[in-house]
Amino acid sequence: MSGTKQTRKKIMVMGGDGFCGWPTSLHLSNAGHEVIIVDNLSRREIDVELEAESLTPIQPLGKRLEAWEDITGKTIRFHRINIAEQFDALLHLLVTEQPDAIVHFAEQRSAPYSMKSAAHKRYTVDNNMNATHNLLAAVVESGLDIHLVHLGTMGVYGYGTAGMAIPEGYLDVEVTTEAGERVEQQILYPTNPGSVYHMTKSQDQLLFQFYNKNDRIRITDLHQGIVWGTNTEETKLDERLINRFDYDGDYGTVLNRFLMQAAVGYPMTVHGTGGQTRAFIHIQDTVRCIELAIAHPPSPDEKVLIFNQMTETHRVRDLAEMIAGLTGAEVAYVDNPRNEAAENDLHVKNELFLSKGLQPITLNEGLLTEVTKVAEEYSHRADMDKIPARSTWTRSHKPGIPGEKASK
Ligand code: NAD
Ligand code: USQ
Repeated sequence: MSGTKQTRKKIMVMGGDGFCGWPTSLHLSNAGHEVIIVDNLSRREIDVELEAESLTPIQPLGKRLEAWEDITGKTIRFHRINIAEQFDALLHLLVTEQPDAIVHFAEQRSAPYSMKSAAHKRYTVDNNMNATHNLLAAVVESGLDIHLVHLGTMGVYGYGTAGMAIPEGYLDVEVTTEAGERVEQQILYPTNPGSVYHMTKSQDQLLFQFYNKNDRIRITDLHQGIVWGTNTEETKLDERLINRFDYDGDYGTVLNRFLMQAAVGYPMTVHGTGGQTRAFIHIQDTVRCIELAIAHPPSPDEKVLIFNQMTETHRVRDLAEMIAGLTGAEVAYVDNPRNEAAENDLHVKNELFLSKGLQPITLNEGLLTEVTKVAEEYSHRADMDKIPARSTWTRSHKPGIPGEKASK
C-alpha cells in the first residue's frame, strides 16, 4: 500500500515503458525506491506494425522521464536492452547496478497477437521464453541475491474451476503409491493455457520452479487477471505521464475496450455468447500489489511464492450489459475469433494479497465513468477500423466484426 513503511530498495523494472510497467515504475519511484527501467521499446514497434496506437497520447520514454523529474524531482534511469537477445548487456547491468529486486513485465502479452500467424507465434515464444530464461540465468551468473517478481497470468490455470476456488499456484493432491498407501503432495496447479501467449506463461512457471530449486533464487510469480483502467495516482499528475490505453482488436482488453467502444459510439463487441468469466484488477491495484510483493519477498529456502493478483470476477456479457445500462451503448454479439469455452464459471482465491493489506478497488460507477471520460477526451484519436478482433485462433474461427456474424 502507498503507506507501507519499507526500506528504500533499488528496483529494476523490465518492460517499464508498458501499460503496467510505466505506472508501476512511477509508483515505486514515488514510494522512495530507486527505479531503473529496462525496455527494448518493442511494444511501440508493434504499434507501428499494427498501425494502431494507444488511444491516449503517450509520450516518448525520454519525455516521460523528464516530466517525472520536473514534477517530483525524482530520477528514473532507462536502459534500452532486449533482454531476450542481449544477455551480456543484461548481465553487465545487473552486476553494475546490483538491484535488490527485479520486476519482470518484459514479455509479449497479447493473446490475439500471439495467434495471428506462425511468425507471431514464434516471436512470442522466442521473446517470452528467452526473456525469462535470460533473466534467471543472469541472476545466477551475477551471484547476487535478487528477488525476482514476475507478472504471470490467471490464464495459466485455464478458466475452469473443477468445482473449487482456484488456489494460489499450488494444488494439494493425494496419490496412491504402489503399496496402496495414500500420500499427500503439493503440485503446481495443472496448466491449461488458451493461447500461445498463455502457454509461454505456463512455461515460465517451470523455469521458475527449476531455478528456485537449483539456485535458490527468490521468486514471486503474480498470476494477474485482466487489468482495467488507465490512470493511477502518479500518471494523473501531468498529461505527459499519461498511461497507454489499448483499444485495438489485438491489445485492447475486454473491459477497457467496452468502455472505449461505449465512449466512441461503437457497438460493444461481445464474443460469442459472452459467457466467459474472467478475473479483473484495476491498474491502481496492480501497482499496489507489486509494491506489496516487493515488500514481502520469500526467504531463500522458500519455494516460488505465487499470488493470484485479481480482485473480482465477471462474466463478459454482464459487463457489456452493465455498461449498456450506464451509457445507453449498443451491445453486438459477434463471432468469437477465439477457441474458448462458450461459458465458464470462475472462482479464485486471492487471500495472500488481502493478508498483506490490499484493500481491493472493485468495479464501481465512478471508476467506470473515469475511464469512459478518458476515452471520450481522446476519441478523436480512435481508428474504428482497428476495433474488431480479427486474429482468429484457427482457420475455421471468424473475426468478431459487428454486423458480420457468420454463425448463429
Ligand atoms: P505491454 O506490452 O504494455 O508492456 C510490456 C513491455 O515490455 C513493453 O514496454 C515492451 O516494449 C517490453 N518488452 C517486451 N519484450 C521485451 C524484451 N525482450 N526486452 C525488453 N523489453 C521488452 O504489456 P502490459 O500490459 O504492461 O503487461 C505487462 C506484463 O503483465 C506482461 O508480462 C503480461 O503478460 C502481464 N499481464 C498483463 C495483463 C493486462 O491486462 N495488461 C494482465 C495479466 C498479466
Ligand atoms: N472478449 C470479448 N470481446 C472483446 C474482447 C474480448 O468478448 O472485444 C472476450 C474474449 O473472447 C475473452 C475475454 O473477453 O473471453 C478476455 O479477453 P481479453 O482480451 O480481455 O483478455 P486475455 O486475452 O485473456 O488477455 C489479457 C491480457 C493478458 C493477460 C490476461 C489475464 O492481454 O496479458 O495475461 O488478460 S487473464 O485473462 O486472467 O488470463
